[in-house]
Amino acid sequence: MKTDTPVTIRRGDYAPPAYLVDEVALEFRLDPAATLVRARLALRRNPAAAPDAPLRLDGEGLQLVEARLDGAVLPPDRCRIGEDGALTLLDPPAAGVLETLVRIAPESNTALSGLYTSGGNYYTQCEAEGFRRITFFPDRPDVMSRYEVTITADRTLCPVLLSNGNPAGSGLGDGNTHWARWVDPHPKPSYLFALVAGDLVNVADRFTTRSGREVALNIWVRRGDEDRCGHAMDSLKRSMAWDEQVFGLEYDLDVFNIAAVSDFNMGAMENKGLNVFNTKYVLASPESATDGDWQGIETVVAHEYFHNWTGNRVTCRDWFQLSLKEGLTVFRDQEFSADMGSRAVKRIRDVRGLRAAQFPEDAGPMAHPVRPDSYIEIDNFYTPTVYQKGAEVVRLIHTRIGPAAFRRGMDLYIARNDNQAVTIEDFVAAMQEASGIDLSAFMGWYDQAGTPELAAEDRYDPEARRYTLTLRQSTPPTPGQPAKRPLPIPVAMGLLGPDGAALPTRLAGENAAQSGTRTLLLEAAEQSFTFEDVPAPPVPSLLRSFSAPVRLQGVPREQLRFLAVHDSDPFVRWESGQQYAASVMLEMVAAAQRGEAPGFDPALAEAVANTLAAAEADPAFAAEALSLPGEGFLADQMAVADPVAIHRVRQGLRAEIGRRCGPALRAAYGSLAETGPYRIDGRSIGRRALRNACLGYLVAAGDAALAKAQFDAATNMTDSLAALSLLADAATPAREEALAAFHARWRGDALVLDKWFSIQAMADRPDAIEAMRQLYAHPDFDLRNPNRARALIGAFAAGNPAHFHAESGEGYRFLADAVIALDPINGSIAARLIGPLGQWRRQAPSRGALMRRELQRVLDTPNLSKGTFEKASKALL
Ligand code: 0A1
Ligand code: ZN
Repeated sequence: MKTDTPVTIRRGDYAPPAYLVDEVALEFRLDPAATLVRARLALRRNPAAAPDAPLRLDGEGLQLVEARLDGAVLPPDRCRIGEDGALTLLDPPAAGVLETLVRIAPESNTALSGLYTSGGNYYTQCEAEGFRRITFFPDRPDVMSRYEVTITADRTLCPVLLSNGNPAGSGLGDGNTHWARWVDPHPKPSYLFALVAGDLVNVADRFTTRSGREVALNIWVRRGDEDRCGHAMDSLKRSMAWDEQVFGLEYDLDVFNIAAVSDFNMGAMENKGLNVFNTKYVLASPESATDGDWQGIETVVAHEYFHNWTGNRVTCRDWFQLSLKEGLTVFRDQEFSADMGSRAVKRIRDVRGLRAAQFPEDAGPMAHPVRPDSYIEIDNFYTPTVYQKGAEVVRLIHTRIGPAAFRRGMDLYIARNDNQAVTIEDFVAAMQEASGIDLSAFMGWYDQAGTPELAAEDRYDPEARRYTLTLRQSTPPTPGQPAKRPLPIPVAMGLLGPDGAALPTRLAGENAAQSGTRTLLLEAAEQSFTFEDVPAPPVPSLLRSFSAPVRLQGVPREQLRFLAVHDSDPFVRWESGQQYAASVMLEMVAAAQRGEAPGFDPALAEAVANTLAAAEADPAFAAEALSLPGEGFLADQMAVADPVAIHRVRQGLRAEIGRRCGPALRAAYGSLAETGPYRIDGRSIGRRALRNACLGYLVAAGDAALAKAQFDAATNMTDSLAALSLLADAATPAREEALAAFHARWRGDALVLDKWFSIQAMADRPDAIEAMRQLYAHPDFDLRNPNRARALIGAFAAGNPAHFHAESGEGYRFLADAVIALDPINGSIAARLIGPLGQWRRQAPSRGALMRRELQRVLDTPNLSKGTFEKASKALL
């Protein structure tokens, strides 16, 4: 929607809906330019609402053909369509059947919200507020209805007609049409409605639930993609079994359909019984998908399936409660993936992701609590804070009450709230009752923005054999929240003796001996914990498994080195290595800024050598340990970021390590060479990751030929892409040759072509901006396709800091130009892409001014979407 004065929606203003809709009957007559939608709503006044509240149905861009109340045509003076597109019924009855007929044009829907076409087929996306672009309806999640959907379309163009629930009849219609009816027995909010129709083929399978329900499983794709659905189907069946085993949750319909579409705003959508997926999270073959893609498919398939209970059966009262379903469902998919592979490596990756995306958000202009207080455009709040930090908060509760109480809490949450639209309080209350532990202070994690900072100080008394650990917390201010209160922080920890062995951890006042990992609960701004019978001065190992989403600061370097080698917790081992490297690298950046040659810390080369020597035991972990902290992670720790200096230092360090550890890296690279067919088990993935990490160092040290050789010989996408991304930085003819060969081979595969764009968008080359402009003008570039737009524009702005932040300001200008061009096509994606410009406060004043100028230019654009308006205006505050 375009508007000049966007309205701010506030959480405190919640009021129950005036009318409820118990039953909905929808009839679609599909046509790309003029689809007819007839909706029959059985309405009644909500006893919980004010008795004189008006009957107002949301609508956006709908052409009303006719409206009837209980069969009688409504004259225009009784139903009015406002400026905002909503329909108000004057003098409404207490109950009745309202029938509307509207016309919409799916082929001109470029926002991909509501009903749209992609490649001649029809798809819907209704979360959060897309249903109002299909028909007039109280489009809010606390109105739950039972749906019956009848779809009529041309038999030849649309042989497949799908909607939510179970099939309930089909037949031939007039002309060359046919119809199909779907009935969903479970009441649901409008955002879970879905329709998919077109010329699609299915890959079919079955699942028998533990109570014996036979479920037909289908993945619907375009002809030719059938042979790339195996992994998604396998992931679905494993997810269904896992949710039964771990949470006792069974599927509740006779069919589960997944449809894949190449034009999609997000990853996927959990519509009841008919999930719609971005093709990126369905299609995979060894030649065309990387190991990361395979893992992404497993995660997203599981995530959407798990929503069936956490989101669909129990849904959100309003959009401020979004994390009720998203944080909980991300927590569930993280646990699922941890159970499918290596728990430690999964945790490391999740924390890496949290720090790369959520920590900066929490420190920037769009910082908001996991449960926001206000929004202009709800699409802007599908954020790392709501999803990833929300999952961390669920994990905090899990850690605090333990797995058994958490499971009882889930049972209670579902039993008590089934078929209802509820709030985060309802979730926390169930966990509290099931555990008998007061969780009221944990609500602070939902309502307070910003990343808490945690610091430790300790003292050892050898005579008394007593060790005192003092923990302190504080949270920096965020927009609208200047003062912060302390939060409950579970600190999983242990103590290590001088030889690295675990020391006892009995607290003063406790009788029973304690050893291994225990969890301290820091509740105040400062708290001391006294440990008795500690035989030697210990090294504390804090925040094991990353037990809370905080920044642990000030751990001395000697302790980091010690923990990186000796701690029993793999997360802390990895973390300590990363923090050590980060602290060295930040010193190098400071030296570079002073114009000095950054020195080299031989401990880093030693760590690489040690990691390689021990890699055989767990190659995936070794690969994580071998990767230097990312540029964003380093920038995040500087008072004023210097993206160009960071990049140069990191590249220089990679080259130096590559030279010093050359023989060991080369030996590892050789010994990890794959023999036999491509496999996607954890060990094989880990070996490829490790081998490509070695390749990265060797190429940084000058051996571009090795990358070219790997590229030419690669039989899987992981190895091919790892080599190509290294070559993309190299000013050699091999670069152009490899890029051209890759394009020639994959030009017909949209998902792989996205990778070709991304790799170049992230390349470090002197003419980077010119290269970006050429790629933007490339015949294969298409701004309308969200995957392609993200692959080029998003990858550049978020993944190429050294050139995005070029001193000239051309990187910023490129991004602003793209956002201005995209906004009228798809405001939701434009608003997402503008994000990096909002980080101007973190940059030096000269860069900050250039960034602000571009934000202002975007803001001055006429008819800006309200999402882009919200992002740009908040960034400039
Ligand atoms: N609920 C989905 C995410 C989603 C949100 C909005 C969308 O369209 C604007 C699409 C998907 C999930 O968590 O997977
Ligand atoms: Zn979700």
